[in-house]
Amino acid sequence: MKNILVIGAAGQIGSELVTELRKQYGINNVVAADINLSANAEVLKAGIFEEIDILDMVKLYEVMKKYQIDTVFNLVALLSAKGEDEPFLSWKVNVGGLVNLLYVCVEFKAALFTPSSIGAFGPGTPRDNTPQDTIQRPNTIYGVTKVSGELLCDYYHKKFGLDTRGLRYPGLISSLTPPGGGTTDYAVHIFYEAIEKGHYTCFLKSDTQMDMMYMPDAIDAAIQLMEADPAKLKHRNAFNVTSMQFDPEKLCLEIKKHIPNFTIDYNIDPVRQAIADSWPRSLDDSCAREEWGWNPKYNISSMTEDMLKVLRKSK
Ligand code: NAD
Ligand code: AKB
Repeated sequence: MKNILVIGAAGQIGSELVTELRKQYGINNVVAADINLSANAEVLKAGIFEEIDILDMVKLYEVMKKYQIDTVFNLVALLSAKGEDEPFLSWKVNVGGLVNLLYVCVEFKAALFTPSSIGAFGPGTPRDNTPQDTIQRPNTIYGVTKVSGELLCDYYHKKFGLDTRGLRYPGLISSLTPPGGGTTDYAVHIFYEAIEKGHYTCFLKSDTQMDMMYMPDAIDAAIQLMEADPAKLKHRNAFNVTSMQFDPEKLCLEIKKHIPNFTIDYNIDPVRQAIADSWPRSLDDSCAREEWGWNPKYNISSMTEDMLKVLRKSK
C-alpha cells in the first residue's frame, strides 16, 4: 500500500483507521474522503481530505487519478437499524457505492477493502460457532447489501483479477466517534451513560449475545488483511473475525467491577431486537487465524478497562 484512499473516513471506523494509516504509511500517502465533514473535521483535515459522494463516479475517478491511489478502504454504508428506516437508500449507497468503487479500482488496478458484517448472516444460519462458509439468507436490507457486496467483490476478483478483500466485522466498540445507527450500538452507548449517569436503559434484552470487538483490533485486522500474502488467502470476501462474545447483562457486570453503583434496565426496541435475534451468537474465525494470522489483543475485561479510562480522560 503506497497511496491510500479511505472513503467514509468520518465514521466510527474511518476516523480511527485514517490516523493509524497516516502513522504507518505517511501523512501525504493517505487521502481521507467523506460526503460529510461535520464529524472529526480536525482529525481528518490533519492530512489530505477530499469531499466525495461515493455515488459520484466522476469525482471518484478524478481523486483516484490525482493521488495515484493503489489501495481503497471503503467504509461507506448505512448500518443495520438505519437501513430498516431507509431500505431504498441503503441499497443505493451500500451496493451502488461499491459498484462505483469496483469500476474505478479495475481502471486503476487498485486493491479494495470492503467490510462485511455479522449482519450478512440470517435466521437460517447456525448461530453458535458460525462457520466461515455457511447459509447466508439475512432478513434485513443491511444484510442483503452485505451478502451482495461479498459476492460482487469475489466476482470482480475472479473476473478481473481485482485484489478485493473483506472482513465480517462483529459489533465494534470505540470511544472517538459514536456508532452510526446499528444494532450493536448499545455496547458503546452503555459506557458513555455509565460514566455520565451511572445508569443505562438498554434497547436489547439482557441475554442477547453477539460477537464484539474493540476498535484497535478492528483497525489492526483491516491493515493486516490488506498486507497479507495473497498466495495464502483461500477466502477473500469476507473473513469471519471476532474477539469476544457477551450480552448486555455480562457487559453490565464487567462495568460494575469499575463503577460498583452502575445499574441497567431494559426498554426493548422490537426492530433492533429482531435484527439481533437473527445474527450469530458466536463466530468461528479459524480461517482468518489460519490464512493471515488473525489474533486479537482485547477481551471483555481489557476492553472495558481501556474504554472507561479513555472516556474519563476525554471528559
Ligand atoms: P459509520 O456509519 O460510522 O460511517 C459511515 C461513513 O460513511 C460516515 O462518515 C458517512 O458520512 C459516510 N457516508 C455515507 N454516505 C456517503 C456517501 N454517499 N458518500 C461518501 N460517504 C458517505 O460506519 P462505520 O461503523 O464506520 O462502518 C464502516 C463499514 O464497516 C461499513 O461497511 C459497515 O457496514 C461496516 N461494519 C461496521 C461495524 C461497526 O460496528 N461499526 C460492524 C460491522 C461492519
Ligand atoms: C450494526 O449493528 O449494524 C453494525 C454491524 C454489526 O454491522 N454494528
